[in-house]
Amino acid sequence: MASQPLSDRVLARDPRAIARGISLIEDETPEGALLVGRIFAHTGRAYLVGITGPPGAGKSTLVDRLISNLRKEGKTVGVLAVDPTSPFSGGAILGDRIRMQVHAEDSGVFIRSMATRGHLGGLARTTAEAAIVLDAAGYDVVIIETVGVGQDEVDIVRMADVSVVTLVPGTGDEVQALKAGIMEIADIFVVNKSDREGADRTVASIEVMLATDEAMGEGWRPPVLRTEATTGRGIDELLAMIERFREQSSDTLGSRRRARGEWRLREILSRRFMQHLEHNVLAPGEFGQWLDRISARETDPYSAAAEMTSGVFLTPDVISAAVQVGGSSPAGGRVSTCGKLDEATTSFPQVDTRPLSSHPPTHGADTRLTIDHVGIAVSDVDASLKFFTGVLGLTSGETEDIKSQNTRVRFIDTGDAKLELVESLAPDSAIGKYIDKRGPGLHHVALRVPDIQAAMARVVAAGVRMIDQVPRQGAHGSLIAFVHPGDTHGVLVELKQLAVAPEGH
Ligand SMILES: Nc1nc2c(ncn2[C@@H]2O[C@H](COP(=O)(O)OP(=O)(O)OP(=O)(O)O)[C@@H](O)[C@H]2O)c(=O)[nH]1
Ligand SMILES: [Mg+2]
Repeated sequence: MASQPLSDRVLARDPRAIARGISLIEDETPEGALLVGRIFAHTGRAYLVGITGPPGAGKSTLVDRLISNLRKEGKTVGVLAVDPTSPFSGGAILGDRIRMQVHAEDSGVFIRSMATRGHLGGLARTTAEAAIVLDAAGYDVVIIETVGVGQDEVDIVRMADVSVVTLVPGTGDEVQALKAGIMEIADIFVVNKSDREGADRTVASIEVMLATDEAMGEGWRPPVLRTEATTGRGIDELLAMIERFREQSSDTLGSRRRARGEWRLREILSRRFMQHLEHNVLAPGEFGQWLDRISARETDPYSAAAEMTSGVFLTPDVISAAVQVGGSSPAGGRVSTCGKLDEATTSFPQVDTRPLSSHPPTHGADTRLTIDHVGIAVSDVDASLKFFTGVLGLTSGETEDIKSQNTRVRFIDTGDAKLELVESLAPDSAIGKYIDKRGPGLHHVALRVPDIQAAMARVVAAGVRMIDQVPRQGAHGSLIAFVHPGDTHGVLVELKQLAVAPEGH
């Protein structure tokens, strides 16, 4: 069983695989993204129920009752309980553990707590993706329980197929909930702890609020139900109401899910865009320098953003255009005016992007790929020279810092192909992470291509993934792009097009 791919095990509803899959997603690993890609076609069958409300409203108790009743109907249930980091609700994790034990023997129930740690607005996305895992695993109903205290939580529940907002009597919750923006997302209101005094008043005040809500159109008017989660009173009615909503909203379910898809796609794109900007476009520390300039009123956020992104749009089209105009640097190339930065390293690549094939070839007109260099990750370029030049007697070029990748490199001559010694200049650079994980050693093989765009196009057309969707600047003004090692038998392959202007060495 364990030798099967994770995705197959998730689809077979193996609880350990499901738990693992959700962890991969929670940790925002590439494997998590890969898993989502593999199982996505199998989703869309589960009905997503979002339950939110103030801390301690009885959401977990309510969910527990829903699980039991749904099980009696023969339905399988997956639950995601988003652990609130809020100081009000320290009991949630313990409570969820106890619930997990109650349902531990039942293979038709899966309960999982989602941690909120460290996510910068990504909680809603990771929760949505965890829901995808439960959906693919074939649970009929997926319940997402979250405290309605922040935008993230509200986003999570808004994305469900039905949103249940839980309030309790006599605490002025309605007002709080209104402030938090959770009233607008409710499809169904539940006044839980209706055994307590003031339930009638709370129900009435919600109804008054709904009656005065002019934004509400002709369609579904959110009903206000009473429950007593501890005894189970009102739970059947709640389930029946959820079912009624499901039937009544079947026309709009598609558009609601489409909106969910759009939101998720935009979320992923923004994240990718930011990552690309921070890792491939901005120099280390540059983001902070822009912030400093904005704080000092030397520039405004719009101008800063415009300048910071002007180099991001080096799309294949822009490159081709540059090629056609005869190798001037791309129009609109980024010229940094961020005073403290070294212009030479932060302005956009001053490389000639003409394919090599249109130039007097320096290595014969052979279009076969040749090894340009073999990359070796080292802790310290200077120290490693003792061996490579000292002991082996090889000659080398100059040391060059590649700011965009946070690396220091030095090429060692070994005939046609070279060795590239690569040192990390920041712990979070790709090389830094590599050395952290595996120690120094062989890192990548660079193949010299006459035309990097053509080479990338061929790779992509064959269904092989590229790490870089767009060529970036490498050492000595070259253009480089890495192929995804997951598709190359574990070998990190770099495609490299030499700069046209011959370098000094
Ligand atoms: N009297 C009464 N108490 C209830 C009812 N439902 C839940 N409780 C109690 O309220 C407390 C909080 O219940 P939980 O289900 O943990 O509430 P929660 O909304 O999940 O709490 P957090 O996850 O911490 O926000 C527990 O002591 C429950 O036993 C109810 O209908 N009536
Ligand atoms: Mg809870």
